Amino acid sequence: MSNHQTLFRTVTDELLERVLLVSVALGGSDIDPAGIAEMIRLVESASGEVVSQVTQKRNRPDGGFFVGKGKAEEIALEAEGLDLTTIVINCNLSPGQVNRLEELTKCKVIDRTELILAIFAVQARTPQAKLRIELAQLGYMLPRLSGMWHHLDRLGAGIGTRGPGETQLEVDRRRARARMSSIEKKLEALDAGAKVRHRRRAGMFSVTLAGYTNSGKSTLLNKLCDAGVHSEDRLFATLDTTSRRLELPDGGSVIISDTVGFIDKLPKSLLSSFRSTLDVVGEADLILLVADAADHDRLTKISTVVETLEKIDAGSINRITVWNKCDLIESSGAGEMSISALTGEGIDKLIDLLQMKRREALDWCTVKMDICNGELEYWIRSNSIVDSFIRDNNSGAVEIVCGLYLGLNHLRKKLDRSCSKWSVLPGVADTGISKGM
Ligand SMILES: Nc1nc2c(ncn2[C@@H]2O[C@H](COP(=O)(O)OP(=O)(O)OP(=O)(O)O)[C@@H](O)[C@H]2O)c(=O)[nH]1
Ligand SMILES: [Mg+2]
Repeated sequence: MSNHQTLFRTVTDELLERVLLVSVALGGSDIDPAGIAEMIRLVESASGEVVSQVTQKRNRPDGGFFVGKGKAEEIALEAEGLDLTTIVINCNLSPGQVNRLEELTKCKVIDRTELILAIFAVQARTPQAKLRIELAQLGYMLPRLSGMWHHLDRLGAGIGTRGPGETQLEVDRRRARARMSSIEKKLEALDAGAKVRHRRRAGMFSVTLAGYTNSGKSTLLNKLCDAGVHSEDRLFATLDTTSRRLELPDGGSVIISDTVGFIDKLPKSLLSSFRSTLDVVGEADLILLVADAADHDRLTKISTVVETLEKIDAGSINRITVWNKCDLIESSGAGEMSISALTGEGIDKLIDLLQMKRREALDWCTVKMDICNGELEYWIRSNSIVDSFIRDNNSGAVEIVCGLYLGLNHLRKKLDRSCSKWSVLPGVADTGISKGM
C-alpha cells in the first residue's frame, strides 16, 4: 500500500459482507421505501449484504450521534446481537458523528457518500478511473482528516502544546494535497489525448447516453454499435466514457457515447473529479436520456438526472427520453420512444429518430457545377450526406442535393478551387451564392 493510501480508511480494504443498514428520515418526512431499496442496491454493488435494518424519523440530526444517543445504543445492541461489524447509514455524517458512533457501537460506520466512493473504487478498471476515484476520495477525506487524528491528541498533549495528532494532521494534509495535485497533473496529460481525439471528430454529430445508474445505457450502446462495453446488474458498472460510430441507413453516421451513470446526491467530490469524463455530455449535440421504464421510481430518477445535467452545464442541450426495458412492462405510453436494449425491440425506431435528428442538424443545399471530377465527388460524399446526384452526360454538369457536415463555406472554398462555374442554393433558391452560373 502506498503512503497516501494509508491516510484513509478505504472501505474496499475491508469486507463489507454483512451490514446493518440504518435509514433516517429527516424533517418530518416518512421513511422512503424507494430510498431504502436504493441503499440496499448500493450495499450489494459494494459486494455486501444487508442483514438487518434500523429506521428512525427525526426532525433534525443529533449533533453528537446523528441518530441520537438512545438510538445509537439500540443500533449497538442490534449489531452485537447479530455479530455485525459494519453499519451503513443513508445520510452523510460529520467526521465527529462517525467517530462517536464507531466508539459506541464498536462497528465501522460508513455514510452514503463513503459507500458510493467505495463502489467507484471497486469498479474502477482503467488508470484514468482509478486516478479520478482516488482524487475524489482525497477531496472527500481532506476536510475530515482532523477528526481522524483527534484520538492522538487525547494521548499526549497538554493545554497550549501542539499535540501529536495536530502535527500528524499537518503532515497528512500536506501529503494529501501533494498527491491531489500530482493526480490532477497526470489526469490533465491523459485528458489532453482525449481532446485531440475529440477535435478529430469535428463535424460529426455526437449523441450521449445519459441516465440514472443501471438504466441500461451500456446495454444500449452495445445493441446499437456492437461496442462490447461491460454491462452488469450493478450500480456504477461504467466509470469511463466509450464512444462508437453508428452508421445510419442514409449513409450518414453519428458518434454515440456511453458514460458514468447518475444517482441521487452524487457526491460533489465525484462530480468534480469525473468532470472531464462527463464533458462528453456537455459537448453532445443530442442527449438520449435513458430511463428504466420498469422502475417504480422512474420519474423521481429522471428529475435527478435532469438536475445533474444542469449541474454539469448540459441542461440546455436538446434531449429525448428513451424508455428502456420495455420488455419488462405490459405496455408503454403512446408516442413515447419505448425500447428494449436487451431484446432489440424499438431499436429500428430509435435509429430512424437519430437519423432524423442528424439530418436536421446538417446544412442542406443544392449544388450545381459545370464539371465534377472524381476527387471533388469523393470530397462531397465524404463531407456530406448526398440525397441525389444527377450528371448531364452531354455537358458533364452535375446537380447534387446534399446535407453538409461542416457548413456551406467549407463547400464554397472547395468549389472555388475545383471548378470554374458553380452555385450553391441553401434552403431557398434565391439566397444562393454562385460564380458564373
Ligand atoms: N430486461 C431488460 N434488462 C435490461 C435492458 N437493458 C439493460 N438491462 C439490464 O440492466 C442492467 C444494467 O444495464 P447496464 O447497461 O449496465 O446499465 P447502465 O445504465 O450502463 O448502468 P451504469 O453503467 O451502472 O450507469 C443489466 O443487467 C442489463 O442486462 C432491457 O432493455 N431489458
Ligand atoms: Mg454502464
